[in-house]
Amino acid sequence: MMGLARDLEAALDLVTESEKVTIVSHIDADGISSASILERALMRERIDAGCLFVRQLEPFSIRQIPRDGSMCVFLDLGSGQQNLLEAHGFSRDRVFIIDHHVSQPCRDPYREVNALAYGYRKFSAAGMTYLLAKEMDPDNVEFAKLAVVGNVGDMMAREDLGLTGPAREIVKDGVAHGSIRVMERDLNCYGISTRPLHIALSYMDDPFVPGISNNSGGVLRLLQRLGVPLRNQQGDWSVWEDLSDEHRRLITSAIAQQLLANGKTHERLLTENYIFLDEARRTPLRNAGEFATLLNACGRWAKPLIGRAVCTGDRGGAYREAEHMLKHHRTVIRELMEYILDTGAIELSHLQYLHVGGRFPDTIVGIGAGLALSRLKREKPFLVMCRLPEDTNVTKVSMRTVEDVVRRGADLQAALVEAVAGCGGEAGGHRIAAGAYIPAEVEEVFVHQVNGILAGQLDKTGACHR
Ligand SMILES: [Mn+2]
Repeated sequence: MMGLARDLEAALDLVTESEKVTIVSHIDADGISSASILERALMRERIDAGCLFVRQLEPFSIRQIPRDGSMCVFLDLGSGQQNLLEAHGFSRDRVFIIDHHVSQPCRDPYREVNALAYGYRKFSAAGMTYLLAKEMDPDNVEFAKLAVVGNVGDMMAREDLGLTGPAREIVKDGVAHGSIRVMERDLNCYGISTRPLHIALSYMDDPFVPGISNNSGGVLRLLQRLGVPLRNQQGDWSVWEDLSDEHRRLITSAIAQQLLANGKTHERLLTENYIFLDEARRTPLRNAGEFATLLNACGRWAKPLIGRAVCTGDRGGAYREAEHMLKHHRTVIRELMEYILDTGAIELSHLQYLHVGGRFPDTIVGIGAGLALSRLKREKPFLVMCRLPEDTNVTKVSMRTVEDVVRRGADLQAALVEAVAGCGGEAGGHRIAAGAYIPAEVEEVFVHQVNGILAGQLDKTGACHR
């Protein structure tokens, strides 16, 4: 803790003594919110700042960074690319890294604050950037909201059903500031501010609720039985956030009973949802999960600057464009899901897989895989491959599974890392979701290798075969 406070202070000196700062950040929700926090904090200090968003730090994108003597602050990336920075001649006194990905061993490391170095496994770049901003000016607590979006976007709340550790302290800042309301022990369901209630409930997949998940008829019968109206008094679709406490309680306990009746645990039924009180109701900016999706939609469709404009307060043209991106994002994901379900996955003993070729942008294939999994055999991890538009010799692999399978011993990240070791690819991620880049010619071998590794992981824990 002492270490972090001291390191943040040093970072503060470094950044605020600069005349000009170039922010280089990642295109996802965490990267966009991190960059927006830092940019706004620097504006307050009257420090000139520019933003560059990249999909990843590689030789091509690194050449886009202006070399004008400004201080380069890398957000949500950089720790793992220090040798690349060195190879491109970035001097150590003009670079600062704020990241939460594993650091690359480097002869002479660049200066960085990396959440992992302080033992924080669930603290995203936006969280760390927020701590730095707060160090600059206590008024920057107004950005607590953006820090929460970044953390939620990076799934930091998923495993523990709420933010923990230093991210939890940021939530408290937001509550004290009056911009965040925590809905404690709330239903673990996505789309609480914008999705029509019956749709939000039928999309629940963590936990998977028999008779409710993927079952719109079941949901409608449930709501009717409980007397919860599908539309509000204005005639609009009801949304979860706007229901009365009584209706929310009725639905939650009915779903808990449904799980119980099917012999399922209800330990993942409740979560914490974060509502942003200063945003309009029934918009995707109203809660952390949907806000993060909006930013991801902007980033994945190559418009990170639109996301950043929304983060810096634009509710006019940029916001309308962001809403449009979100709509488009959802449409393409739905098409991808339909394609996966129509085509069907090929089953091996311990996984199922599918190659979608070049039909869909690689930036959304992982998301589609996660969503499709709830409609496939959930007990088998799902591996999706796709071609990369910029390099047909490389295949991108996205893999997803569910909590139950992780609990039985599956670790997708470890499986992909082990499998690429033999074929010269790259892999990373988490136990529940991971990805890799592999040479296109080894696809078949690779899939079977991953299958074998998963078999070993699940056997070790004494799981039953099917
Ligand atoms: Mn991140």
